[in-house]
Amino acid sequence: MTKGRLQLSKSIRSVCLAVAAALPLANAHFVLQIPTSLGFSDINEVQAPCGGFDIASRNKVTNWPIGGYPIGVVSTHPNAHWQIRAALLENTEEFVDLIPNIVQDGLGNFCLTRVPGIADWVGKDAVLQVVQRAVDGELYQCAAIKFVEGATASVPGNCRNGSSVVASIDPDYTGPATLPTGGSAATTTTTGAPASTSTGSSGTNKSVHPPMLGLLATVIYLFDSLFDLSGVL
Ligand SMILES: *[C@@H]1O[C@H](CO)[C@@H](O)[C@H](O)[C@H]1NC(C)=O
Ligand SMILES: *[C@@H]1O[C@H](CO)[C@@H](O)[C@H](O)[C@H]1NC(C)=O
Ligand SMILES: [Cu+2]
Repeated sequence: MTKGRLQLSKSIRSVCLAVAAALPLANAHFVLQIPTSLGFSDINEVQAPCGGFDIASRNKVTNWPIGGYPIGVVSTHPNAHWQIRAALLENTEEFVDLIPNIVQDGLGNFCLTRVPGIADWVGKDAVLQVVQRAVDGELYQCAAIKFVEGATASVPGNCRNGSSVVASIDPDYTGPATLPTGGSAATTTTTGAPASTSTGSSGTNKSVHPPMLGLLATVIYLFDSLFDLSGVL
């Protein structure tokens, strides 16, 4: 096989991988890709605390160094608000913020490179919960994790920001002043199902999902992926 053909088949394979990766997004609200989630269900994603999946399931447990681990999502909603939290499996009523809430604009990949763990919880079974608040109200994805000693984990190549993604700390965040980078600072906790003001976006019409948004996000995601891969090949 000539070098040119090899390159071509590699490119085709990359395109196929990108398409396969994007398929679940056709209707998705958001998908937690890193770490491995408990599962994704488009219909049940509105259900607290874990988008319809059993919070106690431990099929794939991610070891989470205290120094930090990446979180990668793909979002089909612009103007998203994120909560990144964890709870001990023995007390899933009490989620603790790992970082301040985040406001994010732009569609597609979104990657936080270093979300710190909680030192006091090292070795205990825990659950990561990612909550997105956007046009459809609150959406939930979880992952089985265990905090471990250690420095920041490396960030996989598919944990990236889409070209249009802009994010920053929510200026209205009223959580712990100091981040729980290892101590017991995070005393501001909320319940598993934040029955906050936005539940059902009271007043506004629930589940106003712009019909083309999922498709648009898929296209943007594919475009971004191909761009990225073409630099690698
Ligand atoms: C993505 O953007 C956020 C917010 O600007 C930033 O904190 C993060 O490090 C970025 N991720 C990558 C992989 O560069
Ligand atoms: C909700 O729907 C009703 C009826 O379709 C409409 O009159 C109202 O303006 C909508 N409210 C919002 C906030 O979109
Ligand atoms: Cu949605």
